[in-house]
Amino acid sequence: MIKSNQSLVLKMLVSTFGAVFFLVSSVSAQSAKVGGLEIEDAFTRATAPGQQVAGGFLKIENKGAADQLISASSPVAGEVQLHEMAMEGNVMKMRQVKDITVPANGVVQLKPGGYHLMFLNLKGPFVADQTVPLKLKFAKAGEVEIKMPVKVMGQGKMH
Ligand SMILES: [Cu+2]
Repeated sequence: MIKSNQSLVLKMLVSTFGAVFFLVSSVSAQSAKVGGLEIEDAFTRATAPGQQVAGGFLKIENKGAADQLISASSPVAGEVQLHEMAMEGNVMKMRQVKDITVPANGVVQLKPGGYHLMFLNLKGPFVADQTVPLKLKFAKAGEVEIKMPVKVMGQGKMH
């Protein structure tokens, strides 16, 4: 009788942990939807001491008409700009862009070396395994909030 009770408790523990793991993995997926747009694979990177800027990266899938990402904001940064990396002569430089087009039924990838978000005037360090709240504003689809996981890899690199 005791043995079967113990096995029941064990099963309950297993199912509880199973549920916990499921919740953790669904949170770490960090996707969000607004209109026909789906935001996926968002991440930023842990900052080094004194670092005031950080890059933000994500994928936007569009199942509808063309749209534009027109602005971004976060309570943890004084400003979030839209940037692109581009060649100027022989030098790769980043510059601010007014908007980032999301083609109809297409995908745009904000990634190191290309388009990215730039967190400026950080109000505190970005710490690995935490998340950074981010709000994106699209011309047609409107606003959507997402939590960007902070990755440890590439520490010190901004893009
Ligand atoms: Cu930048």
